[in-house]
Amino acid sequence: MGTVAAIDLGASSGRVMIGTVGPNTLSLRAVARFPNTPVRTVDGLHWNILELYRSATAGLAAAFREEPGITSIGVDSWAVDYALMSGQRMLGQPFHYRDERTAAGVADTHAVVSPAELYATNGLQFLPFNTLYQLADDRHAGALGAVDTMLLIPDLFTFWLTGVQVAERTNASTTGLLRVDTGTWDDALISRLGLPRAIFPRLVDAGTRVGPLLPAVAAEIGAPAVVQVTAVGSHDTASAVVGVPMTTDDAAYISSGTWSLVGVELGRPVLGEAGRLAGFTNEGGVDGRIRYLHNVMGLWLLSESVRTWEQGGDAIALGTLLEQAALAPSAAVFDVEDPRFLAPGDMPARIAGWFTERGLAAPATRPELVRSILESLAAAYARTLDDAARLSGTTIRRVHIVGGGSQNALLCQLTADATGLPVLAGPVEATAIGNVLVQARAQRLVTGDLETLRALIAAAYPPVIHHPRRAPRTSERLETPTSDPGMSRNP
Ligand code: ADP
Ligand code: LRH
Repeated sequence: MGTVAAIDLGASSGRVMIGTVGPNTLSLRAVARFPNTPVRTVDGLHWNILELYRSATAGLAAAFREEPGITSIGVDSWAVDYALMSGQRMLGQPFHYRDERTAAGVADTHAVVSPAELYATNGLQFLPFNTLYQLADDRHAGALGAVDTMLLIPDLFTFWLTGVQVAERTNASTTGLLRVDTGTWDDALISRLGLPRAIFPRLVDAGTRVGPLLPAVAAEIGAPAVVQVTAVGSHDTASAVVGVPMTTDDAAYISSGTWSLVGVELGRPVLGEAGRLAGFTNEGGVDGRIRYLHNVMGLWLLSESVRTWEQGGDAIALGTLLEQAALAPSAAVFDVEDPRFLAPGDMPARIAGWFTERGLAAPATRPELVRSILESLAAAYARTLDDAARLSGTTIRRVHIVGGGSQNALLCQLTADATGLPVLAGPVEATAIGNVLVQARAQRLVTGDLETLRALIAAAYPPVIHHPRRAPRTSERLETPTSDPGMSRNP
């Protein structure tokens, strides 16, 4: 048995967690939680990356005070965003993927390579902020001149901790510049897009020991100098999917936080036009798995509504809003995928606009709006899971929800109702769990494939089951996992 530390940076908050792992043991505890609040400057929306690093290293210092025996550290974060480096120096502040600067980058890129051709080689869902479009904008702005390396956010933290520059493969798969068939940088595409090949670092797989802490960092956080930084599934969704306690092969997942990542795990990519048109991505998973999923707008719709109300000086706690929404009548449903919801701003007004433009009555009260958001998300999940099953040729009989949104019992129940399938909620900290377990395996604290790791999670964090209140939508969906060991039943 041994201990490792995970830095997990989500779009809304970060945390440092200590994980204790052995062949039959898994437990995590948080030593630091901190908000992730972006900053708008005259040139656009940025991550407050230095504040995040300060909070993360303060968290590590707390972790080593509590647990001096930690042997490894791993970092994961949201995908696609990056820092531009010149030697050891970061040039400017990393942009936030919700910054609206990328429209020109999309047009520039698609003028050279069509979306269909891109999909055939990178397998990625089109999202206007994918790294390749952001880099096209940087190129357009003349911002790449002094750059010798591009580091994705977790790789930047790994560099600051170790002095070693690498690109961890799961997160590199979200750039649009990695070939989905070989998992290597797409030299031909990079060249056609006029990007400098040299800025893309050496690729490493999750589980690789990247290097020991820099002596100055070790001293600052009170860690022994031998502590290793280990590459984990550094795309938070890759770690989250490792952390889904799937114990059968008929399970789908929803990683539910700021985004809802809805899909299935596959052994190989599915690259047909149908998948591209349905917005499915083939992201690289840990152990060479494919995360075949679709980005659904997610709880951003709710958190940005709450932020709008707070800014108006009229805050209501999330828990109260959800209680009120649970008592509200069934609400009208809107298209959560509408791109108008992507950028920060007045979310309740934008949702109301979606309805009024169609001559429909918008939700009149806050509880109704919250209910409408949750019912709309559940409808989108059901649609997406149907697509995932159809496009990948898999059968889905149960749906796991992990992440912060797994605590939203109303959303879980509405998802069970919309899909006609049992929803297995939790763990909340699946991402940190996936991060910890990949490090633990690299440290030989535990052995085995992802199924072995997931059995450990299912035993340590038994999901809460939400049964559908309506009849299953198709006859193949009659099975419920009530006989699974170690799972508690939701009343
Ligand atoms: P991210 O990693 O994108 O920052 P998280 O997985 O931390 O996201 O999930 C954040 C979301 O979880 C919040 O936007 C909120 O809607 C939801 N959430 C957090 N705590 C609770 C709670 N106690 N009850 C219901 N929902 C919650
Ligand atoms: C979730 C996430 C998601 C990406 C988005 C940018 O945090 O990493 O998988 O698509 O952020």
